[in-house]
Amino acid sequence: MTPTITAFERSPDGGQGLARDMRVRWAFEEVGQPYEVRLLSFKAMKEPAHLALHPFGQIPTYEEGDLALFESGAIVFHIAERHAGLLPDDADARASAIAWMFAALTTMEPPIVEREMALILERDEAWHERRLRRLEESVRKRLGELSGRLGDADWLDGGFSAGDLLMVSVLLRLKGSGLLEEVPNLSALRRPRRSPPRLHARLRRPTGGLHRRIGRLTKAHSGPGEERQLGVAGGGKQTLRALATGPGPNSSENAATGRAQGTRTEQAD
Ligand code: GTB
Repeated sequence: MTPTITAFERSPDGGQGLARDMRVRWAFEEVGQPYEVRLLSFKAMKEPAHLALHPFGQIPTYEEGDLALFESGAIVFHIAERHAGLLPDDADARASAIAWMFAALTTMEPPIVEREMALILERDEAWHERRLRRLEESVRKRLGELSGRLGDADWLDGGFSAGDLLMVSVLLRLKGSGLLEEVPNLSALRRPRRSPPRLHARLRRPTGGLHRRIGRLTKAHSGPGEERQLGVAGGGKQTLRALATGPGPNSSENAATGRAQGTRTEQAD
């Protein structure tokens, strides 16, 4: 059965792919699992039908047969458990990759989100600038620590895993802040072209916003004649550092989708 996830009908980011459905879509794309997307208005997200799936009235959710999940991390973990390519088979390596999933969501993401929220909600406060500087220092501290651990490696712990996927999806939220660019090994890294992976071929198909978005994500910061690509299981992989450079400024996630209240379905594959 094809799983269905939910996403914003009209994302407040104007289509930069910053909402948390992006990490779930990316996980599906990595493992080659087709999926459908039900787009929700803000009103529909707070109605009983959606609250039955998500107690907090948020996106993303995941439905497959009798299974209904919420929390992007739990959904990515579920996808990683059901398919090869996102978690190592070796038990110890798997446990380490899962630790990085938690690190992304519980250690890196909170200060990044707190800074974002301060920018959105507290701009008019007299103390805004001082608080923003403090929050930026918290983010810088975590970026520095992450950078120290990554060193010259391509991925956080051996090969690409769901830990890297979640970490990149969190770091992308810093796009435009300038903070990521302060950390050389987390910012753009020019790499030789690798053989086009399966996903790259899928991205060519004009079947939905994700493809355009990931296309931009993977091509962002590429130099002339150089094209970055996102890998799938067994294919050539981007590195954590390269992926963290993020989507371009003109992407069009849900902005190009319908305007009606309620839900509509986006055929993602
Ligand atoms: N812990 C949950 C998870 O990981 O799934 C958090 C889910 C969550 O925060 N969902 C947000 C939501 O539904 C969307 S992702 N918000 C509506 C609500 O709470 O009523 C957060 C988000 C929203 C918008 C942008 N943006 O526009 O840039 C980025 C991220």
